[in-house]
Parts: sequence; structure tokens; C-alpha cells
Amino acid sequence: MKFSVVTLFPEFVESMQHIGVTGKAMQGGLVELFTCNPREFTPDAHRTVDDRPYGGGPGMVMKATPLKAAVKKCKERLGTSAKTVYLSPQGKLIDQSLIEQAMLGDSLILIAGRYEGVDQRFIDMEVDEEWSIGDYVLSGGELPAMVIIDAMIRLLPGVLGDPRSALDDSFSGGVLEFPHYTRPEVVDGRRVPQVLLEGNHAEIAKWRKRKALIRTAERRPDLFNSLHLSEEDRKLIAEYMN
Ligand code: 9D3
Repeated sequence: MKFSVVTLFPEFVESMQHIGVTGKAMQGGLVELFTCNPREFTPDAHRTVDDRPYGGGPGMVMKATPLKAAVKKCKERLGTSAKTVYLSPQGKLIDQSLIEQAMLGDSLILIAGRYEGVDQRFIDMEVDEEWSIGDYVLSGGELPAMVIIDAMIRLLPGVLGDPRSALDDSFSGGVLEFPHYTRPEVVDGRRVPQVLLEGNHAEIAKWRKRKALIRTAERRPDLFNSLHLSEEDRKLIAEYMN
């Protein structure tokens, strides 16, 4: 898998190469990450990447030409077939299924904006899709780009230590995770639930399923209401629901 990020802050995005699961995948050569800085494609002494908006108003807009040159450099590295995505608050709200869909390609170019946004003509000429990561205001597209790259990398076969980890994830099954406990058995007087200590694996599985379903009902009614519960699942949570 190959990623290119167009960004004014390449060191920030490249920090993923040194950390955790993403770092391991990149150092091992399973994933390649390139950055292209529009500032490197400016003709003037001040290396200007932004300018005032036509029509007036607050803030600055990223200039189309340096962005276009940066995307061109990205495509030289990734190939012209790479999908180009602009991260913006106006984008389509992404979720796990969109991340899985994006995995079908073998490369992705992500445009991280700063300031108020980018010149619309750059979007019209170079961008295939516009994505948002949620309804909250950030100061740029770098964190969203890193969120997307992180979410994709952990789906690559062999990246997570235990292949069950990716399958068990919240959302891949539409259910939130059950609570986790580790040693010691007592923390500040709070005991680990007894069923987890007894070694009855059928009972443990039932308890976890029950906890996961109750959590989902309480915290994410939207997810819970779109679940297709088996008769067995219904019985597990029947007493809680009444
Ligand atoms: C004042 C109007 N703002 C639009 C809601 C301006 C504005 C805010 C934040 C313009 C750009 C940004 C920077 N945000 C992103 O680049 C961004 C983002 C986000 O803020 N939230 C969720 N997903 C994303 S993807 C890119």
C-alpha cells in the first residue's frame, strides 16, 4: 500500500513512520508514505502558498498552482491511477466501511489543507472525492489524513499481532467491545468480574456478548437498532431490557 500526503507540515505526517503499528508497517516496507509540500513548488522568494479570498471575508485560501504541482509529484511516485482525496469539513463523513472500500485500491493521495480551505478550481481539476472525519472543527487536514492512513494500515494482513484483533473490532461487527480486565484481581477494592476468573469459556463468551450488546444499546442506540439479533442474543439481554 502506498500513501502520499500533500501537506505544509510533512514532518508532522511523517511522525507516523516512527510510532507503533504504523511505524512498523512502514519500516518493514509493507506500507510506503510520501509527503509532498506545496511550498516546494512556489516560484516567489517568499514561497507563498496562500492568498486573500476573492469576494472578501476573513482568513486565507490555499493557492491552486502549488497544490497542483504537489499532486503531480505525488502521482509520479504512486502512478496516475491513485485516487485523490481532499480532506475537508465539507466532505462525505467517512466510516469503517468506507475505509474498507478504500483498501481495494493499492494507493491513495490525501490532500491536507490549512487556512480556510483551498481554491475550488484545484478541487475541480485534481480531486476525486472529498472526505470529512466528523462534525468538529480542526485546524487542518493532517490529523484526518493520519486517521485514515492509520485505519487502513491496521486492516492490512499481518500488521496486527493477532489476526483476531482486527475482526473483533468495534464496528466491523456493528457492536461495541466488551470491557477488558488484566492483573491484579483487585484495584482499589474493585474486583475483576468472577466469571472471567473461573475459566469456563462458554460462560465467558456469553458474559462478553451480553456486556457488548448492553453497551451498544446504552451508548450507541443508532448501531443497536440496526443490529440483526439472533434469538440467543435476545435471550442474553432479555432481563436487562426489562
Ligand atoms: C469558518 C468555517 N470553517 C468551516 C467549518 C472553516 C474551516 C474550519 C476548519 C476550514 C478548514 C478547517 C480545517 N479542517 C480540515 O481541514 C478538516 C476537517 C475538520 O475540521 N473536521 C473534520 N474533518 C476534517 S477533514 C479536514
